Amino acid sequence: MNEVVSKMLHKSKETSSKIILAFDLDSIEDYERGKNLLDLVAPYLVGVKFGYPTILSFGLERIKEIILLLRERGLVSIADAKIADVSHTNSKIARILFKNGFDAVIAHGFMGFKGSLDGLSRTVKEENKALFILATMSNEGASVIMDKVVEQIISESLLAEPSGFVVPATRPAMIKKVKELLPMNNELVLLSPGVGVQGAPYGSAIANGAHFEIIGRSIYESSNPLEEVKKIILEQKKFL
Ligand code: BMP
Repeated sequence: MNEVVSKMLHKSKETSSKIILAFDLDSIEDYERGKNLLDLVAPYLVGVKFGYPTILSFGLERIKEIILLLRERGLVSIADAKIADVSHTNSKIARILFKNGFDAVIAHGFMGFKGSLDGLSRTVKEENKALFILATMSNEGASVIMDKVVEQIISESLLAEPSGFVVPATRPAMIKKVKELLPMNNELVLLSPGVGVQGAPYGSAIANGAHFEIIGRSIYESSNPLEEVKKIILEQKKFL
């Protein structure tokens, strides 16, 4: 099993948490507040997913420092760059992110394998990191396009030998469908956003077969983030 994934599973066992924090802060003024928040909730997380808002507003140097602190605490850091370009560009993006400490990257899968995911996959393997691929998305509009081609997205993406897929908590039927499309006895992990503010109840993605729930605003916009993560874990535990 991929080292990054085994670290996530190990952490989850240790803490009973299945939370990956979606860290999407869009101003450098949030830097200290963001660091304090991470410090507070880190014992209740499996990892942190850094979105474009944070990457672009904090800058890679500051993010690298945060990643090193998270690593000391056994947490993985995922770059949600939603990579979706041709191979050489994908590889360049991934190498920069890995150089700055990220353990994993998220890519789209709709570009197909040849000339896009193939190069990215090679880079991820060379660097001994992890790749997660979006099967379909949590927004309503994804049912118009991505849901309809999810078989093709999954079959092309599997050629890249990812560590797992991102699946929408907002459409449980799609989590189940993706699970059915995966090979028997696979070690792929499913990360699911759409929990909390986007409408899916805490723990519901786990109940529907995901391994981890990606949760952002419900935690970082909460007046009591610590209480919120504890509450989420209680809900998730019902499905362990
Ligand atoms: P929130 O819990 O605040 O809604 O955040 C969800 C996170 O997951 C955001 O970082 C968003 O960019 C991401 N995301 C999503 O919401 N739906 C998807 O299909 C894929 C995502 O990466």
